[in-house]
Amino acid sequence: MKLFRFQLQFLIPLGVTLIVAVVLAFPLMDALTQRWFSRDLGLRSALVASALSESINKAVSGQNIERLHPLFDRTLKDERLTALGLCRSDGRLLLSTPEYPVGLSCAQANEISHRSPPRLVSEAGTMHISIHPIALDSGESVELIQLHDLAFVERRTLLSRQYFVIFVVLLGLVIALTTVVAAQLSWRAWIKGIRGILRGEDVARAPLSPAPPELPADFAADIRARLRDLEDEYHRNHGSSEHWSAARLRSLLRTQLRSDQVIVASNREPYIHERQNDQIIVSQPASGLVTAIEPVMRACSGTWIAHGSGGADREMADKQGCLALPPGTSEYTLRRLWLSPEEEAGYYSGFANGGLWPLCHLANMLPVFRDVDWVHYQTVNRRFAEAIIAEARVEDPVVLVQDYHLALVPAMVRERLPRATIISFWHIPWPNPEAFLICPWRSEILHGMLGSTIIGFQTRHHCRNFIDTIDRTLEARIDHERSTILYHGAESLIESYPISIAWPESAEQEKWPSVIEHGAEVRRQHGLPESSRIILGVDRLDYIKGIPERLAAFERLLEASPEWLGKLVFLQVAAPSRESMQEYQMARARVAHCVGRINARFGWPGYQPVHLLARHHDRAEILALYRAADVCMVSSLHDGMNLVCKEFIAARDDERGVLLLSQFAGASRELPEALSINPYHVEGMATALQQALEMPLAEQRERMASMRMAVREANVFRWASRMLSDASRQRLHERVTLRVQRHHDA
Ligand code: ADQ
Repeated sequence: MKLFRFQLQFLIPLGVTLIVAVVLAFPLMDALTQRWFSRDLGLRSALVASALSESINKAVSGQNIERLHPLFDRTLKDERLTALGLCRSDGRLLLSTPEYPVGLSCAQANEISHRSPPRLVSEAGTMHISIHPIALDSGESVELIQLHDLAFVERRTLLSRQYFVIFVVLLGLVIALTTVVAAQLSWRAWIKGIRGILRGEDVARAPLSPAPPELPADFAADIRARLRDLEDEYHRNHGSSEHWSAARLRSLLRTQLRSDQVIVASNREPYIHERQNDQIIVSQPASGLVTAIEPVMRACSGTWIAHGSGGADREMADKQGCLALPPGTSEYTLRRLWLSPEEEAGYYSGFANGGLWPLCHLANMLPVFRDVDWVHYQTVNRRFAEAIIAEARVEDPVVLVQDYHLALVPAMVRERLPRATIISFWHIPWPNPEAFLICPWRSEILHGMLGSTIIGFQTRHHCRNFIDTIDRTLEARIDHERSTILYHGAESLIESYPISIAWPESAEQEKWPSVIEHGAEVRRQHGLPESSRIILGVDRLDYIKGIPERLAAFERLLEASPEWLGKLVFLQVAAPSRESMQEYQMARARVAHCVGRINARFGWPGYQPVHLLARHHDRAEILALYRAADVCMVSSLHDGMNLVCKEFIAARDDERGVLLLSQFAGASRELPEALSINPYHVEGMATALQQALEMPLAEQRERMASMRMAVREANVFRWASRMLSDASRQRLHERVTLRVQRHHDA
């Protein structure tokens, strides 16, 4: 229909132009034909005059004019010559044939013959008059008048008009037909090209293939770039209208990755078994990675390979280090890997957390790289890779490699399982190329990561940093439009997948005590008056989380607005983390020092402004804290995503509470309704705290409702489903390519 309308838009002006051309051409054509025929008649009459001159001379000189009658009659046999007349030089008509118009005198004929065109219109029709003098022997002359019938000229003019119209109509039809066919063909080619891009066919094409031939390369590039932007925007802001749940992810796995085996590898295990007195207790570590991956694993029913770091871990696993989880059910299998204390120190505390962690976070902590740590890092990565290979029951499992601890694993697995789909997810930021070049083993790390089919980051910004780093470090072909890297003949897709949390099921929410009950419980536990306002911080005790910075802002608030004293409390939950490392011991001491200083400055018996809860909390305790808080403060100096802010939002089904969120946390891109803070600006944060504490309920509700909608939609199942869908597309492409190749070989 659209094409038809487009064609009409072209055909109507074409028709109008042709009609105007015809109308303008007619007078021109008429004038031209008239002139041609006039000249033709002029020549004919000159010929006739010359042929008759001898006879006329004799007849007039011999006074025997009657002799001319038969001659004139013969001459009139020419059908176009209608009449002849002979005039003396004094203007007397000597002789005329019967058709000569009555009343046409010699003088009149003379006068008409000098007109242009020399035409006489009479009852007998339109006639062309020409006069030729004929010299006589006597020295005098007579004039021969010839009247040619012009009816044939009119007939010819009409005929040539008709031919001209037929010609123009035919020409118009040919032009219209050619254009319509050409438009149809190019329209179809464009539609095909654009559809191909929309269907993502070009993602499944040969690596770094050019634009579809039917589309100009820069136009195709524009469309792809725009689509990528839109996709990013869509994923960031809206997500699917249908709620992503474990069940929906399971059904996606059943349909798109049917019979595919899913293996996850991460350093951190989802459950830790520890011995306390005579009992073995199980707990979930304070880790964003575990918070996100565990619900996905429960939906996938695969195998999770992780370092068994708990004191009673071996007792709870079989000989291969395997056990069914979650405790009491068997939704997936955990395979624990055992590391020696030296390996753990070198790989985990040394290279990963002493080198890569500060390298990737801009938090004023210098990375330290040591050879011995690098050796352990390689060894442990090899152990993880071997465990993955041993677990693989098929030649092309889906392997999800988590985070910076296992950067070398993808290439190691790829060597032995070339057909595996390997998805690496980097949970922390990727720095700019200059920062990454500090790493002495940068090429090895990048080579390891590029063994992946897909490399996922939290934000598009991290993807761009990674691509720029590759550009500066390795010989690889980068396709910026498609965000892919071709390295050693294999292609990796670099994509952003903002991680999230599992949105609480309604059945679970129904079991929650009310917000008032939670508030009362938390206040009772910490000995706070009922009317006290609570600011909450929940973090692993890590220097990137900006805990001293936020405490400094709280201190500034108490200084500037002493009316809050006695009424406002800061509850800082800080799970011990990486305690064997000096940097973390210092971070802990710094936090404790800040807390001591504030409490000494502003506290009094019965009132302690800051409560530092430096221990691991279970999920129920954290939930109660989120629901009791008036303000939740996330002030990371740099953070890949940060799940605490999303957990706080999910906990607030009363749509109250204010979130203060660092502009340097990946989550800030998804949650513009939070109060944005710069953790390096003490007064700015103090002002934001004041604003949060004074925020009217209606505004709190408006902001919270909008954030809840965003997190509910963009939950962790959607995060996983996007990665797995991309993987399944890639697998489909590889299978088709393989089949085509086999066919060719055959
Ligand atoms: P983390 O820095 O570990 O992870 P973060 O996103 O801050 O992660 O989440 C921390 C998790 O630990 C939350 O689920 C929180 O509830 C829990 N937690 C914090 N303190 C706790 C305590 N005392 N007791 C029990 N649980 C506690 C990395 C990156 C992040 C990224 C995640 C996920 O650094 O930027 O968001 O991975 O990709």
